[in-house]
Amino acid sequence: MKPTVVSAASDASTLGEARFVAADPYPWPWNGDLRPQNTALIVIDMQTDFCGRGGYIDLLGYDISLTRACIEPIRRLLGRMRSAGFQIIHTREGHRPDLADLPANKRWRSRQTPGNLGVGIGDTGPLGRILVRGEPGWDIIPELAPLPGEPIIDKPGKGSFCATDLDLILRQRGIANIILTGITTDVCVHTTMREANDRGYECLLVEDCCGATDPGNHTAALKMVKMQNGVFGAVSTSDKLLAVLA
Ligand code: C5J
Repeated sequence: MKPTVVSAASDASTLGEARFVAADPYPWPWNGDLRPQNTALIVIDMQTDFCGRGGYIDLLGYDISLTRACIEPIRRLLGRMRSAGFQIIHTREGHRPDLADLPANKRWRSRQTPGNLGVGIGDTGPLGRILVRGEPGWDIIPELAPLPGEPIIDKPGKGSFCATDLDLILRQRGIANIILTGITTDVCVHTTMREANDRGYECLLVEDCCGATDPGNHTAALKMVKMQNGVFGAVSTSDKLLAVLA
């Protein structure tokens, strides 16, 4: 395939075989090889514990409207990408009920929030045990529920590749390009993007389909991706992506 550089100012471009999404700092993907067969949409950690009332992030005292703002943009993108035949993968952060995979320092830090009476990961909150597999708060929100057949990656860490079979699944399916959405931009989305980039995947972060517990961290996370001509990949919006899929 002959790569064709198109203006990042345009919404999308289809020139010959090559297909690009208008993105910053370069039209994505780098080689224009954007097809449902080689591209996966990953929806990261859209769990009640990260964006629902009574969930972990809410108990930590953060404004959950910031992590909920991306629900509708993701829902729209997910619907379109499903019907276009792209591969969809979901992730959930959480631990085994016996907490065998919960590092002691992660648990300790999570319990340090003043006013939370020492309640942290693994402890019982309003929505069951916090970030424990099988509990109500841990599950994916109904608005973005996975469909049968869509892989769900259960991960004990922030990155989606650490201690999971995500890489194996992606390689079995011939995935070269990863489109990242979900929460939070600066933690699990960023860690996953960095892990994927180091493994050679071509990554696109969709900025309105992500959210952080702090707006400044969201903006900074986007900027970090774009340094050094796209050190971790590129950043775009759901509108620009949808324009290419149309
Ligand atoms: C956090 C996540 N923020 N899914 N997890 O602890 O980003």
